[in-house]
Amino acid sequence: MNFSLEGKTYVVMGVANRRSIAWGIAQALHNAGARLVFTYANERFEKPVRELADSLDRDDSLFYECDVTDDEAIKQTFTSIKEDVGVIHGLAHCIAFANRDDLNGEFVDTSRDGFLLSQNISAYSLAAVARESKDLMTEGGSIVTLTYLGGERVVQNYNVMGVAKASLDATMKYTANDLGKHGIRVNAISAGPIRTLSAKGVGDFNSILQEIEERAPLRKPVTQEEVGDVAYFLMSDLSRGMTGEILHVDSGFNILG
Ligand code: NDP
Ligand code: N5H
Repeated sequence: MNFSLEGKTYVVMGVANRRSIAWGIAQALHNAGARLVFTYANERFEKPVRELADSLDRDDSLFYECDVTDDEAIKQTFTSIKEDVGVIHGLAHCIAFANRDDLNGEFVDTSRDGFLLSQNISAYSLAAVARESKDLMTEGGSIVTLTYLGGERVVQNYNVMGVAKASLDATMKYTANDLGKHGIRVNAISAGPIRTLSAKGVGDFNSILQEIEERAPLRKPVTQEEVGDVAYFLMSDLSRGMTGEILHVDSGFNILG
């Protein structure tokens, strides 16, 4: 079997900076020989994404603006990708958002708008990008999204994002069922806590990491590289018998009671 991703092209959505999990995934796919297509939410992030991609030793990466709240933008992005590269072999969806105010206090106080916003960006967007990208995966494909334990059980302060991740997990499974007949697999990685821009400003992030160091079976937090390597596995033929699955890359924390 060929583990190389040479000659294959993957869309990576959600690189904000070098700490992004999406960047860990991009590096793992690049190291396996893949060509990369990057999307970012708005032009503010174009420069940092281009600078990061420039640090890779190939110059055929492509860049598109794609705000996933905008159906036309998603359609346009994949139309452009089709024109520019033709076939793609997979997509990494590394996108989530909730209002900062909704990520502390009580979940029950979440406003209707805050609830719908987090569902829109963090869960519905997976279905939307899967729909618009599937026709580009004519040789089969693999879609990977990022979820968190807070969608399976209550994790303090995760609140509205926990409900959005539960929705994302179900969206992933229903999408896997629809796209399987086209040879497209859809899976999720449930990552342990990693200090990224999204995690910034989370008051007790240090104590969250400390609990991982003290209690997780592997006694250490996971890294972007560790998540990237599992994404590579999911993009490769090694995982060809898997779809609709949630793989925990969390030092084993989820098995604890
Ligand atoms: P980052 O802050 O690096 O990435 C979050 C990304 O979401 C940004 O690149 C941002 O794009 C993108 N985004 C937000 N709104 C939109 C939008 N409307 N359209 C397009 N893109 C949007 O954080 P992470 O790497 O931590 O997050 C990536 C994923 O990993 C998320 O789904 C997160 O929930 C998940 N995850 C993270 C964990 C962690 O501990 N860090 C643990 C488990 C899961 P832009 O920068 O262009 O605005
Ligand atoms: C239990 C926890 C800690 C508390 C909850 C954190 C939840 C974070 C997820 C969301 C996606 C963060 C978020 O939307 C932040 C925004 O309100 C403000 N930030 C931004 O706008 C920046 C500039 C951009 C780049 O961010 C986004 N998202 O667009 C969970 C942690 C232990 C694990 C964790 C951090 C999970 C996760 O899902 O990210």
